[in-house]
Amino acid sequence: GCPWFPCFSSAGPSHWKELKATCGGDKQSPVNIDRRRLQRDSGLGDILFEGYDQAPPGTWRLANDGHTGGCCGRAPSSAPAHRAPSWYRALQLHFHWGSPVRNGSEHTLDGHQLPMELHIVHINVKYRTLAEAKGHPNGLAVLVPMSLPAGDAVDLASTFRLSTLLPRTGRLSGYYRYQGSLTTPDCSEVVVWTVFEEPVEIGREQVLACTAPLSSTQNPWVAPLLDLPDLFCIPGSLQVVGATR
Ligand code: SG7
Ligand code: ZN
Repeated sequence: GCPWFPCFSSAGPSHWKELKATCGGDKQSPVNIDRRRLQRDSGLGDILFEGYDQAPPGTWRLANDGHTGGCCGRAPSSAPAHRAPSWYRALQLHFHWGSPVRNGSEHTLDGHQLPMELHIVHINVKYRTLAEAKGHPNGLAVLVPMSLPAGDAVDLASTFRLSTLLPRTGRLSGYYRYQGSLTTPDCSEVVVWTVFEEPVEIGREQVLACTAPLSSTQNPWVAPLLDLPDLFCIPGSLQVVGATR
């Protein structure tokens, strides 16, 4: 299981409200993005990134997160950044996926699931702890690239940079924005979601490495990254100033 998250085993999302009342709220994520019914928001602009091109001082750690069937990723600790109020700092990333024969993205686009979904979870730098951030509707921000299998692989070695997981063409100005929640208990409705319009490509091998049952040391993607320190905070920040189409 996931060492830093109590894994909820049997009951699926529709039963989570029995465990946590917040999971029955009306701003719950994930959602279907119906592209015929989007509203353009001219107040939304480019997202400004800082530090996503640098390798963080340390190595990411991936582990099987028992309840999503995904890996959780954690970056090494670093001194807290000092930024203007509306900045969000990357805390961790993780993936959601299905099985070799079933797509597993959480958000759906026009009703369709994609193979995998990457979440880069950020905390509003105004707040010092996750607990504090969870008291505010803009406390957390999650960036979401969906993935399409293709010929290219994502390498999470020690030189790993977050930008390698963002849409390759650098067209980060097209995204969908909504106010939602964490997708797992306690389902706090404190997340500003940004779903990039452009999917990122991921190698079929990587999809298989994830969707095949994870046996930690045999999984080629995870094994080299095990046994590393558990803490994190990437020295990358992003300023959410908007969304677009
Ligand atoms: C996974 O999804 C973990 C959680 C994450 C949760 O269970 O990655 O990570 C930690 C540190 O608990 O919760 C606050 C947070 O990041 C929900 O994240 S998600 O909404 O992006 N799927
Ligand atoms: Zn997630």
